[in-house]
Amino acid sequence: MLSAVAITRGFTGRGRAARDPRLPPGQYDAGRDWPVLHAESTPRLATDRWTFTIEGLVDRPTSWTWAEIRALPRSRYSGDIHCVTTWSKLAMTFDGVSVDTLLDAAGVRPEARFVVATAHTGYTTNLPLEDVTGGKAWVVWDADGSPLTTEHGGPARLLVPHLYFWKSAKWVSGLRIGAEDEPGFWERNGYHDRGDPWLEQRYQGD
Ligand SMILES: Nc1nc2c(c(=O)[nH]1)N[C@H]1C(S)=C(S)[C@@H](COP(=O)(O)O)O[C@H]1N2
Ligand SMILES: [Mo]
Repeated sequence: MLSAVAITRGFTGRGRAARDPRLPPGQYDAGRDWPVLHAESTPRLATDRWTFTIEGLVDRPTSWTWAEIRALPRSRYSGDIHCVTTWSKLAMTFDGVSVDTLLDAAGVRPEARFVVATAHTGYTTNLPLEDVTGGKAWVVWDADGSPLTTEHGGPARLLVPHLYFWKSAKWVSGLRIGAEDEPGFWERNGYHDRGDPWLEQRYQGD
């Protein structure tokens, strides 16, 4: 036992903190910083005209107003987020509604396999249906206890924290449910279709 401890210490290097096990390969801890990244200009979206719509392969295409979506059962994510540009932000809290709640209301058809998340700005990103079901994805409006700022996607953004953060569309406007995979904005520009940070799926072919 003693010698095992000595070997472990020697292996990680004298005086260097062990790497945080919450960090996927190639990522660093951004600490208190929360970088702002987006391709389009920041839109100003009034909540009295904001909508979120689920359409495509569903039994009941459904739209929610701001008041309606906020009246749904709340769901919280506590954990980490990972941007493909190598920053991660650890131990965040987001509040909103589970995508499961929204999909259940719309009634996903059995032949559905993929979703395209859309934004009020025109940004899109594609995801396998199974990556937004089973408690893995949210539409969120609070981050660390405060309303999501406009620059971080407010009034509401998608949150899919087990995948790289480009899947978490800011200013989200809805989900289009389909049978085929349709690459979104960054995916057409060379980013990976799925984007699992633990597998370092950064670019097409990774
Ligand atoms: N609408 C929209 N959403 C987007 C993007 C974008 O360009 N437009 N960029 C994605 C990328 S690459 C990242 S890393 C995160 C950044 O979110 P943040 O600015 O809140 O950190 O938003 C994602 N969602
Ligand atoms: Mo990103």
